[in-house]
Amino acid sequence: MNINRSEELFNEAKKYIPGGVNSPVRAFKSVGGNPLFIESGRGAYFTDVDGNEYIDYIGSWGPHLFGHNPDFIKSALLQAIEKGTSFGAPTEMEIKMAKLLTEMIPSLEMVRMVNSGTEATMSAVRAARGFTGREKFIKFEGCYHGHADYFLIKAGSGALTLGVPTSPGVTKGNAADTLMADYNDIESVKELVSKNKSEIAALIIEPIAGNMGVVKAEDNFIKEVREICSNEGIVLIFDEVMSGFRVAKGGAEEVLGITPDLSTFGKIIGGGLPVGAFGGKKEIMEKIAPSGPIYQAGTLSGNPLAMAAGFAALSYINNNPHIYDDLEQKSAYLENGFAENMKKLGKNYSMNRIGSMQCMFFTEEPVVDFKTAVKSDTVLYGKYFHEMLNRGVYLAPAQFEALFVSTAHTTDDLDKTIKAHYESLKAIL
Ligand code: KE4
Repeated sequence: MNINRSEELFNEAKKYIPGGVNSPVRAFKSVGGNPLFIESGRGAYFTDVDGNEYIDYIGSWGPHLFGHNPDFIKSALLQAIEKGTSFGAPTEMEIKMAKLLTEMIPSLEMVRMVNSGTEATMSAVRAARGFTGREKFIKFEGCYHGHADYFLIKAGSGALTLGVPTSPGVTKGNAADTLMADYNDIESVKELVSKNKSEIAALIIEPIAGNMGVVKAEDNFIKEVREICSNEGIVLIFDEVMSGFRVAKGGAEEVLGITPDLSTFGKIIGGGLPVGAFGGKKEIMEKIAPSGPIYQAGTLSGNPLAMAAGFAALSYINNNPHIYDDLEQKSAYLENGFAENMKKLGKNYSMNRIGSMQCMFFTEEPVVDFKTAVKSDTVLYGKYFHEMLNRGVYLAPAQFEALFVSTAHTTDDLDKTIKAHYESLKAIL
């Protein structure tokens, strides 16, 4: 496979951009080799600058529920751009977007738009701190909530993959207020709560995690988390930046049947453009400036282009809820194909799947939290990644991520992927 142009561009990029990329996980650091530069995407495929075509299971790390550049989002953007790009003043489309979000997510009484998942999660934690007057918050090992200082404490995703669990530049002061619990371990939560009585503002969790690979909160665990937060006056924040509109129309809140106090969103709600959102209980959200004293702002928050793409994406979901049956069927088909392959090869790697996000871990032990996830053989994953890439299948360039199926993936694409999976495993084992 000729990737000369990608190599040239990567060498050029490294002169001007740290590591040649604008987000670390794109650099292929944990799988080895150099990143491919992508020229264009369409449906389930994208093409690199050397003309190689791939079935894409990253979908821009989650946003592309409908595959690349679906017509209904493209035309919404082309229409919006005729009127201008950004005004820095309120527009009607922002009301339509907020209204639709509150209609689609029962726990959302009010919502504020931002420009990334990180902005959404950091704003939600600030809202909880301002609302409760408390300073500490609980997060879970292996969960990634973006790169705000106080999250980069044994984070998952890029930080975990880069093997730097606590990032330089995070001050002791910041770290001091971050309490770390173990995912699916209610005792670790109870211990922190009793040791920090009445000092905890929030508990933030990926209710269906995708940043230590895919791991679901167990029913009893998340139910008890909800009870503890209610009893202790702790704001329960569901970080649904990845799971929102991915695992179900109502997100993880629908799948788990638990109502959070605040939720954060991103990825899919931007239709491929930079959008994040945080929202939830009105009594908390109305404390956000300018209706309340908790400051939060953004030059391009709610900008017309991102709202046009996001509103088109959410409207499509709202008008076509059957897509989740389609996604479930396709994702189960892929998972079963992988399982059949492993049976033939005498392997039993752990696979976790919720809806159209799934992960195959290079460990044969069940993966239920950070500790069991990191037992995966990341070197073997790197070899698998490149074998699949050479067979035209683009997976996450890191073990601790998710594989995303879109509505654009056809049975033929899935069959090709299952075949490539068998050949790749055979080649590395
Ligand atoms: P962004 O700031 O990257 O838009 O969102 C941060 C974030 C927050 N919460 C969850 C649950 C997330 O998954 C993310 C971002 N996800 C990673 C992929 N695992 C983004 C990929 C990247 O860092 O380039």
